[in-house]
Amino acid sequence: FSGEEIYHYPCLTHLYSIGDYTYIRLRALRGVVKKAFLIEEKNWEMRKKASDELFDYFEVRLPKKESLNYYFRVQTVSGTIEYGDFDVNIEEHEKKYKIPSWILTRVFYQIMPDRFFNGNPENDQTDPIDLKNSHHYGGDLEGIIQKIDYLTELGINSIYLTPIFESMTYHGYDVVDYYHVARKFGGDKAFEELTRELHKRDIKLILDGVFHHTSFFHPYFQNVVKNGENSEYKDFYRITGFPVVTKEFLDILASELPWDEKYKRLKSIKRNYESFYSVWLMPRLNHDNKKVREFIRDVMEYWIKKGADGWRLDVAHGVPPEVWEDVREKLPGDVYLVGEVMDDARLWIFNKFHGTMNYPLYEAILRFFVEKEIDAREFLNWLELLSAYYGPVEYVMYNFLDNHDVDRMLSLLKNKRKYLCALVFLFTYRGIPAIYYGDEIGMENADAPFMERSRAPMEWDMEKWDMDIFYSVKKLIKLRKTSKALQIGAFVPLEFRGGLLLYRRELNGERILVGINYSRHEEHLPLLSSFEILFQSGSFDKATNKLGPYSSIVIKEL
Ligand code: ARE
Ligand code: CA
Repeated sequence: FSGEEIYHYPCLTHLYSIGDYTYIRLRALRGVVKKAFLIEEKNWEMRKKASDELFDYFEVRLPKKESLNYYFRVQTVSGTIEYGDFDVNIEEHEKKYKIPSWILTRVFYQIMPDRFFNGNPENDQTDPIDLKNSHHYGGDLEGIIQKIDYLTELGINSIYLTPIFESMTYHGYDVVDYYHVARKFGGDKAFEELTRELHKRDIKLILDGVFHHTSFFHPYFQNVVKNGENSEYKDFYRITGFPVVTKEFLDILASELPWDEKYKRLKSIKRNYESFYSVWLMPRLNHDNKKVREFIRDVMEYWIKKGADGWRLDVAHGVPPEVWEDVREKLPGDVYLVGEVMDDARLWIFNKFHGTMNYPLYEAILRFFVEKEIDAREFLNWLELLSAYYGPVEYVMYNFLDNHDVDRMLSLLKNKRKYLCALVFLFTYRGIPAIYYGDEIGMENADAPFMERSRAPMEWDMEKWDMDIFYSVKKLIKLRKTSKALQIGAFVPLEFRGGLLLYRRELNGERILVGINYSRHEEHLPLLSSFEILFQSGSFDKATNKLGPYSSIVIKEL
């Protein structure tokens, strides 16, 4: 925080290009600037984009050129001033920032392998840790291969799989062997076949990397349990004393007690190591140890060579940022790295992850679409603030309405029309849209025992699908994949008030108008002379341009 009234520096958040436009931003102490212009050959009026507690952010969009020479003329509350003199070679400037070549045209589909489809009952594993909420259903990679035609029919072109490596739980976040795909999921052979089949169809695959902790049963940690201070792996973890677990702990573990009883007792015994929250099954790695960092890089590289196209990194915000910086720098291949960062991602992008799981956007979505705590105007400010913070990274963020850790959006909204509105927003906004298995057929939170919240097995009985949702999602996926304006175009807010979101995505000649009426009243949209309706949900009257309650429309302006 420089404390200056106005501030600009040609770094990536203040100056970047995407989709043939260059965006330039100016930050001002809140309330100081009345009007701002960028002077570059001519006067360009800047629009006020967003405000946070301290600042107002202004932005202007120029056609991209090789170099820019500019300064600002600013009308402040105490007079007009001229600010700066910047000379920027755009190509040089943007050399610093690289994204995976394939990412911008993608739509992700997230799968929890155990809960998708059981393609091979022979590899089914009974529950070694038979806890409440920890039930193996039997899904595997063979199941995904068998359903590959379904996925291509739906149109998705990227998949994110939650952990697939050897582990004891159905969710796999307790890895015991990072170099082998779990036998219960079909093993390494199924992985080879899966990547081959996906790549044949130009579907990318990213894996879940659990490098914040390992399983208690990972050989490295077991070595520490056994050998204590003499273990060569003692510095792999965050040990606070020896022995790491007491004799009582080991006795209970070895006992014949049922697993849920064991688990309950183990939970309350003092242990001498840090873990993921207080989960004894997940001892935390010591990332200050160079060898741990090498181990992480090695595993990541290994699976990239085996055909993975990227990684989603679990509890990424619980690992020092430098670890990811190192990974980003040294990892080979054209890979996409997504960090699981639960809040503001500024610390974690640019030279670390390409994108993060966009929880701040999710929070804005919750407040506007679910809780109705904020109106469209506040929602827009939130969107534009994130854009001001993230700059070009916004276009490669992993955006979602739900995932395996949160409730299904349809269950939160309890209303199909509302759900479709939220989906339209996801698919027409900046950032990479991701759906979670079952979203496309209207699956809801589970109420079956042993199936937590959003993790019920995929419903394969078509009788139970909501075909309206299915065809809508399919259409939105197609729209997204075929529209450059939706992928990399400018976001131009037109009207944001009450429950109305009206914006344009624009790239060169392509202009896509999106209207979402998230209210109980009809809304009148501005008249267009000629247009083509690309997508519609709820009701829209073409003759009068009236958009019904909880309805949406995506229009191509001709
Ligand atoms: C299970 C049960 C829980 C129970 C827990 C402890 O589901 O109900 O409380 O055990 O006994 C995996 C499994 C979970 C499992 C967990 C522990 O998927 O089912 O929980 O392991 O065994 C925080 C973290 C974030 C994390 C979420 C879940 O910051 O990194 O919690 N997400 C990743 C994965 C999870 C995974 C793990 C981490 C562990 O995506 O699936 O869990 O490897 C606020 C806070 C956040 C917090 C969030 C919780 O937003 O700011 O920091 O996230 O709430 O939703
Ligand atoms: Ca199986």
